[in-house]
Amino acid sequence: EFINFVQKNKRPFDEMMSYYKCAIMEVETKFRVLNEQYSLEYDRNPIEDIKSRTKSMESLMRKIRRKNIPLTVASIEENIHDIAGVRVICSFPDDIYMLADCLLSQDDITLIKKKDYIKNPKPGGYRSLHLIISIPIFLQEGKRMVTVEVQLRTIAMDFWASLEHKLRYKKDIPEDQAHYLEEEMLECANISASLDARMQHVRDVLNGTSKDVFL
Ligand code: 0O2
Repeated sequence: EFINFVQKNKRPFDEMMSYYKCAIMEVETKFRVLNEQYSLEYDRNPIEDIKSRTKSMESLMRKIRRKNIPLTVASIEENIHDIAGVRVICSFPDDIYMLADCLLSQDDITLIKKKDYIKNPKPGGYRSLHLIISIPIFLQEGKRMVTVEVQLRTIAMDFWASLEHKLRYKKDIPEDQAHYLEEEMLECANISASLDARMQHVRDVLNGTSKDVFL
């Protein structure tokens, strides 16, 4: 049904996907600018990597089905907020909040929703800061607001999420293994959270910004 819809509405669908690609370019540039400015000021890059994607057809189809969304371009745009995704991989947890604050204070950005899975990790152990934002793109005929999901994570959070994503889509895992994998991934999530905190502490001590007293 979805494939049929895409074929029948090829032009508006392609247009929609192209607006999401443009919005990704805008958001990426904003992060590159912040990274450049920060590295000039503090001689350090808060961003390790930026990975962007538009949602794949399969994943989009699955979500439309799961959320029972009517098959029109307008309703897809209104109800699915992660067709354009920008993932920003940071060195330290502090950098995540610093970059999020800088982005959200820009006057062309509107925050639609914030999900802080770092302060409140998902039951499986997933950690990341998600910002659903609306950003303008400038076309021949004028300005158009586009929704983008920004995921900010540390290298450790990204390492964990990449492996967990693979497990999630693997079918036919025997029940005893599934239980082991679930527990093991939760344990790994806790270890990675504590590694993030310790690495940040080491950096703070190096910078002389730690509040701890050392004998
Ligand atoms: P993809 O494209 O394969 O990454 P909502 O719209 O709020 O009802 P939604 O959109 O599922 O629900 O929001 P949520 O939970 O914030 O997750 C959106 C995206 O975050 C997911 O995209 C993943 O990229 C990532 N994510 C969320 N939870 C987990 C998790 O437990 N493990 C991993 N590895 N990633 C997670 P999709 O839709 O899965 O698709």
